[in-house]
Amino acid sequence: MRYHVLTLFPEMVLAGLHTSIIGRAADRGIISLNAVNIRDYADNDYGKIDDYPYGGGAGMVMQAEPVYRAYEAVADSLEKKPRVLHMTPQGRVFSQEMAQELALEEDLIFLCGHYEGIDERVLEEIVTDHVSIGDYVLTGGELPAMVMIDAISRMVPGVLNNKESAQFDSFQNGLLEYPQYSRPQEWHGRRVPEILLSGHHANVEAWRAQQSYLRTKERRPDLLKQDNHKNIM
Ligand code: 6GU
Repeated sequence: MRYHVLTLFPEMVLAGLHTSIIGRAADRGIISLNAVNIRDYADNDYGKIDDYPYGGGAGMVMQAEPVYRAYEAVADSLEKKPRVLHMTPQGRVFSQEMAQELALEEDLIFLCGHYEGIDERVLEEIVTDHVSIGDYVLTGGELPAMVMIDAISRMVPGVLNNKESAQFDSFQNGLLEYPQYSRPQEWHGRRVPEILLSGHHANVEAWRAQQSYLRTKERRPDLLKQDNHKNIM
């Protein structure tokens, strides 16, 4: 998987993703991360890429041409036209199902806006998907791009090892994960559930399945509704 992030803050994206599991996957060449500074594609000598909105109103708008040039610099180097994901609270809300689907792509371009947004015309020209990470407003698309790259990368074969395997994750089967315990057997007067110490593998599995269900019912009852988990089962 090759990620290309069009952004005004390339160092933010690179710093955030070169640690832990995703950083290790990049070091091993399973994924790669190319952060492209839109400012490098300004059509003037001073790196200005925003201007006032036509019709008036607050804030500044990122201009079409620098965004388009940054996009072309990436897309022209690829054999196939990649999906271009525009990070916007106006997009479809990102999900585990979308992460699994996007993990099948060879290249993904993330377009991160700032200010009051990006000139609509370049969005019409290059964007294939408008994506949001939830119903709240952030100052820019970089954190959403980083969230999505983390979630997608976990679904790319070889990124997780056996122990970290995604197959038992919360959401992977439409339910939340069961609780986990480690040593000591008693902490602050709280004991590890006896069944986990029993060594009865089948009983442990049954208990965990029950805990997954109870926890989902308690914390995320919306996930138990037929319409909601049909897509992630
Ligand atoms: Cl993708 N961008 C911004 N700016 N805010 C958001 C978002 C994206 N998703 C939720 N809030």
